[in-house]
Amino acid sequence: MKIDSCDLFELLLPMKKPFKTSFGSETSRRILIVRLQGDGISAWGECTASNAPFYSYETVDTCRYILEKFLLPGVLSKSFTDIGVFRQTYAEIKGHNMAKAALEHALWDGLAKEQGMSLSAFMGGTRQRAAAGISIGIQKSIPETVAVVEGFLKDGFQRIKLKIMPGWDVELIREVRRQFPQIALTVDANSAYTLEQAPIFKELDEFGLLYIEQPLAHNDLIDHAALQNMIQTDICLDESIESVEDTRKAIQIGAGRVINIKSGRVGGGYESIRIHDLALKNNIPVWCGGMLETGIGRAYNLGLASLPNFSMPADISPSFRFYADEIVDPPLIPDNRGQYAIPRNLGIGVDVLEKVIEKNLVWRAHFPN
Ligand code: OSB
Ligand code: MG
Repeated sequence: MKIDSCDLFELLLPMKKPFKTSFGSETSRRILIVRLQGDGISAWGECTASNAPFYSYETVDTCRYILEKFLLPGVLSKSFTDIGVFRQTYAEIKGHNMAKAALEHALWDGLAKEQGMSLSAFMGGTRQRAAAGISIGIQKSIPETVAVVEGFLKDGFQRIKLKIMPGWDVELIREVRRQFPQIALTVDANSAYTLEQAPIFKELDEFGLLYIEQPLAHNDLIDHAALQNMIQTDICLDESIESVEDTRKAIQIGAGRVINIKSGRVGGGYESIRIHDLALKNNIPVWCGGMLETGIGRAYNLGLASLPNFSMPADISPSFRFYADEIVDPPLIPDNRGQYAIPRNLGIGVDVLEKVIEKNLVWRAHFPN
């Protein structure tokens, strides 16, 4: 695909309900969308950065800056047939994985469309379906959490993940487990604890969790390995894995036994596949994480989640759960047993509704300008 032009769009989408984690509460989302055009193809990518640097250091504004100043100049008016070669144009740029991924995701869509393939097939996917799990933010009370869990179980979600933070953990999980003894249940701390709080995780061992996601610091592997040695429940790494190299080191020292792959966090699909492959070789199951994406990002995630080692339910609830406006057609919705059909149409497999982009637009920029 020849990249004749790139458009960046920033949308502001109010959230139907705030999404609260240990690091803060999101009530609306600034969404950065990338569109590449050339050879008659429109290719789309969604950036997973948030307004504030609370999940990682990246933000919507840093991503815009890095895209405009450092990534786009190297790729505009060039032709690419290979993602690895594309990545070489910015190989010297350290970090800024979410900015890189937003651009790379668009090229994945574009190259798959050029090849006449679905994103899933183009990425080497083998699954026809992806199991949907759901991530539930911190609620006002334990009874309210139980009611929310019950609702999502009725909808068919195959795994329930509850956000935890100090003071909102053992009691909560004890009660949810008491009410739902059989469900696949996990917790996600988003780095809110330190190793001194290991006794809390020893207590959680009692509840048969599928895994405990990112209990310790966002940039730590060493303490996670120490904690994993002290508890029975598997640790799942999210924030701490930004590359295949991090994955190799995490496996080597036993920092966790499950990996949440978020393509944005690791710089895109190419690195995601390398992590997936290394994890498979080492018998580490992976699953596809989410960053409150719109339908564009969710469609991309479904393509990725069709790879063979994505053997645990993904964080892919439908975007209507978060946002009133749907920006893709057809909307992606799981069936009542919590299964998504992997899109089979060209590229990400859904049409992007430009009218809905216009309606929620904050700014747009066109390159070359
Ligand atoms: O840690 O997985 C996380 C949302 C924003 C930032 C971090 C995380 C999350 C989620 C959302 O858990 C999952 C989803 O997109 O449905
Ligand atoms: Mg997480």
